[in-house]
Amino acid sequence: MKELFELENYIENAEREAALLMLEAHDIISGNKTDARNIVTQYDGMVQELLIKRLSEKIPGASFFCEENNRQDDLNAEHLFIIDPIDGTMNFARGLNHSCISVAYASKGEILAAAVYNPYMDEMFAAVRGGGAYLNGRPIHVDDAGLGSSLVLVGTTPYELDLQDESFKIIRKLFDASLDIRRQGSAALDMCSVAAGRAGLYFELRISLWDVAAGMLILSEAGGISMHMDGTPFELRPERRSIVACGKNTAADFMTIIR
Ligand code: LIP
Repeated sequence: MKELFELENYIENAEREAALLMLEAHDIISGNKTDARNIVTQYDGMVQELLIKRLSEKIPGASFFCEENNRQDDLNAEHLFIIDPIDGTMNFARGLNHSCISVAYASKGEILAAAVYNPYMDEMFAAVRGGGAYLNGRPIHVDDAGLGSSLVLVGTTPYELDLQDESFKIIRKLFDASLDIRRQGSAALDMCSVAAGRAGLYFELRISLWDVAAGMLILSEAGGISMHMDGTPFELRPERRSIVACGKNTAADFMTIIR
């Protein structure tokens, strides 16, 4: 456990160093990956390469599963880092100042350490398996009071146009069942907001593993669960799938309203 806490702290330091690239960004150039909504900037690549460099210095020969540059190694590797270098790239490119760096460390398919850093708020969400979840060093826990007294964070699955009708139908149901919804544009920060009790649930019909891997451990250590729409646990797999992140009572509310 001591080694995991030390590794988690090392990840935090690497994220803080890489975050300076975001804070000092200028002349941001956005390129389209699949369409006008799925963008990437030069800073996504710069942050990812700096993180790979620093993390490889810590664990030489480590494997990486990352959003950019098709760096997707074996998810069951003995030492694996799952990286979203800038989660909330659209926000970053438009100067909305709501993005983060997300890094999870996994071994043989189990996430063991995680850190999500929002440089605009100087908020570091972190967890080690079995060691609790923290925001800037203070313990955090989900607010599992149920949908009726919750803010709900949603993603709009902007890359999958064929899913929009289903996505917004579910979002409308969540709006009707909760206090209100928010679409903030960073899945990793949405996961951490649920872990910190700022919102009761985060839902998105399709999401990538790198968007939520770190948030999953932070949420779990804060007393929450990450599942798919059908209630099965969210596992480490490369395909984009649905995600529902919340406390156990709120999960029961979710399953009731979408039936
Ligand atoms: C984004 C997520 C967001 C989702 C977008 C995209 P990116 O991650 O954080 O919630 O709706 O489709 O996946 O692409 O900015 O790293």
